[in-house]
Amino acid sequence: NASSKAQETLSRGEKSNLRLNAIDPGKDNFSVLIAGIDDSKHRKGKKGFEGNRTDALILATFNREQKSVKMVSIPRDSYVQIPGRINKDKITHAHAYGGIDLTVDTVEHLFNLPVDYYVRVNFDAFLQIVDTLGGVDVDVKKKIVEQDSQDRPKAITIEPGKQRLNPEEALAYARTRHADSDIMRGDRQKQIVEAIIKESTQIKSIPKYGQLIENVGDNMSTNFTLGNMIALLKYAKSINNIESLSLEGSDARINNIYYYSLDEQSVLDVSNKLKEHLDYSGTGTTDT
Ligand code: C30
Repeated sequence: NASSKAQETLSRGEKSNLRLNAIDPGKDNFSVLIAGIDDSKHRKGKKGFEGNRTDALILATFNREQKSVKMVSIPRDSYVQIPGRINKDKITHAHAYGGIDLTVDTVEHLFNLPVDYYVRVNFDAFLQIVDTLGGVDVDVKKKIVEQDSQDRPKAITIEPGKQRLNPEEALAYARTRHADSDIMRGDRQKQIVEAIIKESTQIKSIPKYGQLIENVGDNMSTNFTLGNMIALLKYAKSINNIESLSLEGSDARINNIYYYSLDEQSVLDVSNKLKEHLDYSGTGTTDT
């Protein structure tokens, strides 16, 4: 049976506690949490996923019949309840405390909907994926001057306009935030995910794709099986609508720490839209 180094099940097992049965991405509607970790073999003091934060967190739902995807970016400073912690905290810290398991639990708790799958990548996997795709098409709104994957200042310059970004440019585009904000960065990350989904429909060679999954090795982890991932490639071709949702909120300072305070109604609205898109009526509970 084919498997890959990247494959890593969650400690909860095959299915979310909010599901009665395991979800087959080849047949059912499903949700995926995409987590980008600010880590690379080239960054000082970094080693593996352990203890690192999620600087990109995107929840996407896939509806098979509608051939559509909806996604929302969760700001990393969002002030949320992390299951098992006494005080509310930044959502980005869930990963530092309890890895991808606690991150998945936190997102399920926030939206009260099941996270069926996750894909976690660091800088290196991101670069390898975009490289295999031969770049990604993005409409850049304004000029960007940013550090590269090895944190060399101003190494990357991207002019505004529709263009194909190479791997280093795509990473800089997903990371940059000082010219605007983490919220705008979240919008850019959704653009990149959309571009990756669109670009993956162009992959003609399954062996090349299998090779990629093999090569990303421990720079990526996912609870999709290799079979799931190959099926997804075909699925991606059928998708004709990708909608981006936004979480509203406001800047907050609590005990002198900066947080992003999510608007409760907005969380509910996004949650309801995603549940509807999943055709999820609710079962099970996150309260364990
Ligand atoms: C149907 C199909 C085909 C598939 C279904 C599944 C799918 C769609 C899978 C998609 C898989 C992938 C690969 C999705 C891509 C996900 C994305 C968008 C990942 C983003 C990139 C990534 C790997 C990680 C996150 C990186 C981020 C956002 C930030 C880390 C700033 C400091 C203190 C300064 C520092 C400054 C900048 C750039 N840096 O970068 O530098 O640590 O950012 O904000 O923490 O740091 O602030 O002030 O020191 O220089 O401004 P950072 P920071």
